[in-house]
Amino acid sequence: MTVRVGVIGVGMIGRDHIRRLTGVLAGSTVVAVSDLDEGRAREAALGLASAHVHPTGQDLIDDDGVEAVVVASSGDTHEGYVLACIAAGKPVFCEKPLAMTADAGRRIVDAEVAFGRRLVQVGFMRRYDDGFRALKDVVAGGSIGAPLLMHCAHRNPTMGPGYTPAVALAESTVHEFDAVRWLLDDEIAAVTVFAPRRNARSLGEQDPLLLVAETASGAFVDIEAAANARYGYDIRCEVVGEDGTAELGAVSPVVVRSDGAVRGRVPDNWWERFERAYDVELQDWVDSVTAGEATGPSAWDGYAAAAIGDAGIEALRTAQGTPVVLGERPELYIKV
Ligand code: ISE
Repeated sequence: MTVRVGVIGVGMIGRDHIRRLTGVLAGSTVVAVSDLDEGRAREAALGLASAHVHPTGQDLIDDDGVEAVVVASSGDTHEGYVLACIAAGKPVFCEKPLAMTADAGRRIVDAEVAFGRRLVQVGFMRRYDDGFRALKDVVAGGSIGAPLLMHCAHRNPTMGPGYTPAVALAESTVHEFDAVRWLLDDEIAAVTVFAPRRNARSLGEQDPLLLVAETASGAFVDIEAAANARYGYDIRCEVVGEDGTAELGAVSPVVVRSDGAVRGRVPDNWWERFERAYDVELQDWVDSVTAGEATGPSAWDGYAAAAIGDAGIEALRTAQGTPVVLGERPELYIKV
């Protein structure tokens, strides 16, 4: 069976997903595209056998030929498209963030619960990265004991002037919020955000940020968010347990020792760092659509991450520890 996919938003990640769905993965094809910029949508459709270009995302969702939807448009449009997919009963893969606020995430959760079956998968691709998966296996396997602390860094080489702290929390550290919840199998209960001396290289507002989170079980997590690391795109993660520690290994495919120095490659950007994880993630989505039920990161996970982001923005504004209030997890999202 081949899943007929429509892609909303054909910027960088949307086009990359089209390439994946048509040339890399098994069991999918792209039959429709749309973008706010119709010219860009036409261009993206050029390389496809016969893809319909729709004037709006809603038209694409309404297209009977589209069985499942990828939402890769800007974050502020995600809520509307995902709600429309749920209303149409169509499986949807939504790039992160699922929603820009906790309220918007909650509306998606409520709509999916009312529908009665999971339709939404959120693009938290770290859950599909070999390194993160190996780390999860160690933590869940128990050899390092109960987690006490976790140290994370999310360093982008450089970001433009629009990269505000709110954007950093909603678009970047949203990955860490999910990774922490997933790796520790715990909820983040409260956050505090610190603003160190501003990086003079920053083109935007405050950079870097340091977020400290406390989990429901009492572990503490620090997350560094940096927009101007300059040397490359660097993602770090270490879990400190009662009996040992586990951290992501080096991502460089080769390490060279010469002239008294050790050298390896630091990825240039996130698409280089996570290319394979994106492939595995989207294949998992295609397979779940074929099987009839979403199984990857859920709307609840997207909602929880948005709620942590909201609390982070409030914590930065007030310089106070701020609780993350999620409410009860609906049965739909409780794994048996
Ligand atoms: C970017 O939008 C992403 O999607 C990347 O995954 C993230 O690491 C980066 O910080 C964001 O700006």
